[in-house]
Amino acid sequence: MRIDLSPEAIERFHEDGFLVLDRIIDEDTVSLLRERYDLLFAGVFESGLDPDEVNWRQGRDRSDVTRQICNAWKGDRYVAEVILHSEIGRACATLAGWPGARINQDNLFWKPPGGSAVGFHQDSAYEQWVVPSEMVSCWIALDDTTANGGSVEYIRGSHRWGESAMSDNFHAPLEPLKEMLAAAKRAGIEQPERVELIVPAGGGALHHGWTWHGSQVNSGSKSRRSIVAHCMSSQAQYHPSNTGPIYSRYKRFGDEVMDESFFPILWRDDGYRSPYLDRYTNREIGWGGS
Ligand SMILES: O=C(O)CCC(=O)C(=O)O
Repeated sequence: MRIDLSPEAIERFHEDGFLVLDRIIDEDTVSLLRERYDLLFAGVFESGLDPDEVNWRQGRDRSDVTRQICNAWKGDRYVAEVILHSEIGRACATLAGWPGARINQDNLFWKPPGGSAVGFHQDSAYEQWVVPSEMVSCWIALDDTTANGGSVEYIRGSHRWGESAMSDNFHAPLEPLKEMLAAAKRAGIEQPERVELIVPAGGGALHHGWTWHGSQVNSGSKSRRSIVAHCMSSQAQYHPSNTGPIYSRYKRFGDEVMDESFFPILWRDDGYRSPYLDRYTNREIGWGGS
């Protein structure tokens, strides 16, 4: 994987709040990840550890809804090899102006035909348990995305609208645009510009943590699968008093330091990378290896 960021591309990211990339991972990696999705959504976790959030399981949940798993990298080292890649860390840190990047969490999405919308939201609103609560994310398509196929949509320039609260309506909302439209109004924007991401499988986008985004129902005839790496600064720490309902379970009492076992550093400008990562992603060690 190689993510080249020209000065023009960096400028476009800061102007728009997102940057479209036609190629992030190669075709073989796309095929491999599709195979891993079949296993992961069937509840097979090769590392022996469950992901932090499994919001859909084959046989348990309706087949026509959008499926999501968070932190699949802990359950599957093939997913980890992509999500924890140093290039993703380098690109996110470069765009954010951080000295390095750690993973906050991954998100695996599988939206079948008819699959529900994802409510428009700002990612950083969900990160009030982190200081600084800034994120940059890398969204990668595992299927060619098509108009009306439920691809992610970005609202151009919306990272400058200010910070809103978490959306009440994330999973399967009836009005996915509602909170974004209210935020636009507050920011004095009459016509928010919606940009639907249309890229070949293996392409995607990098987006700013305060950029409004979400996706509509998949009205196409094919599934839309995607994988997202949400990164934060290598210097991120826990907020001293705000609690994240899921991820603060990894916080030690009286200590704001983030443990690299759970929030590894993917890339830092001095060459540092969490020491266990390469052996884990190369499947030389499993969870619990030293
Ligand atoms: O893919 C989608 O539909 C939503 C993606 C998303 O919320 C994200 O990447 O933060």
